[in-house]
Amino acid sequence: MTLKNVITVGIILPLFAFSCGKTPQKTAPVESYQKVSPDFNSDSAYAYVDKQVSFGPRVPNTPEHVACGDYLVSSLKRFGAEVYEQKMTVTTYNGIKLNARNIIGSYGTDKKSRILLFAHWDTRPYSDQDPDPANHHKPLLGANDGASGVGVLLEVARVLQAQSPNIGVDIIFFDAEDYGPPAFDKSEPAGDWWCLGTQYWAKNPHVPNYKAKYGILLDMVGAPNAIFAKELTSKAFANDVVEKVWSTASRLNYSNYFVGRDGSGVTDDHTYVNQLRKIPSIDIIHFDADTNHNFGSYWHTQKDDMSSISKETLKAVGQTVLEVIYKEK
Ligand code: AHN
Ligand code: ZN
Repeated sequence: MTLKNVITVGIILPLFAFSCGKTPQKTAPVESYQKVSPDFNSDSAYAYVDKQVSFGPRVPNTPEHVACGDYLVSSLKRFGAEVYEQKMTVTTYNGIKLNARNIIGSYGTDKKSRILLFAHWDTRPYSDQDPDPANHHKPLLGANDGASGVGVLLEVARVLQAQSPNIGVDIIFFDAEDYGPPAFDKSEPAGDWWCLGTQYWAKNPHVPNYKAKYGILLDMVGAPNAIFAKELTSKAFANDVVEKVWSTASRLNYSNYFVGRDGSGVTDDHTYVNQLRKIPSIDIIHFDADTNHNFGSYWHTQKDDMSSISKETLKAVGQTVLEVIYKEK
């Protein structure tokens, strides 16, 4: 560098540093990314979660379950979806027959290329992980475990009505996910007792030979500061979808939620969509390394109420899902 250059830089740099009235940034600015999706409104998603919770526990064979199901059907209709109701009877691990209902809302039904978005809407009849054994036989509110995924997808539905993406979208609220054998049942009944509504649909899809390019399950997507690690069943069946969703989240600056690490492997609704329906599907599910079950500490306890819901987390998940949808050609 010549003396003149040194002097020039020496004069110009401080000018630059102070010209904007702020201290100079230490880190290089992040490459800016222009999102293509409409805004996801987390106030609205939160209200849809709260509304579901206001019915009380949504355990199959109860009036609260029927009332919430009716609300979900009318909401999808209000948001312009073509709605199918799949009513079925499923049998639980302890031989109870449940009147179950999968609720399906479709957008762009003329489009061949489709994405499947899903969440379970029923809530668990047992709080079998509650620290107080007196609560083990009580149903739970399922603000996060149930209502959060559905609430995000209702807001996605509202956005889909306002602006059509290039691709067709099917939203399914699956029933009878959470009636699996409770921890206090030491007989541990063998069999596939979780995700009964999804298993039924995967064998009897609402449209013959239903296919989608890929599927995204939202399960427990509302907790404050939730961590979404890369769930192992998702990686095994649909690693490219995991990478698509996680890299989209990163571009939107949500890597504090969608972390790079692997989670554990979970049997969840996506398991059967992968295995039986052969649609590559992932699970966005809360991962907590500090609990023995790796879900949040509210999981399957009486604490799974609105205090386990954060608008910021709903926004991170909802905006990421919208961006994935609207980026599709
Ligand atoms: C099991 O506990 C086997 N799977 C977790 C699926 C689940 C339950 N998601 C919410 N509640
Ligand atoms: Zn559950």
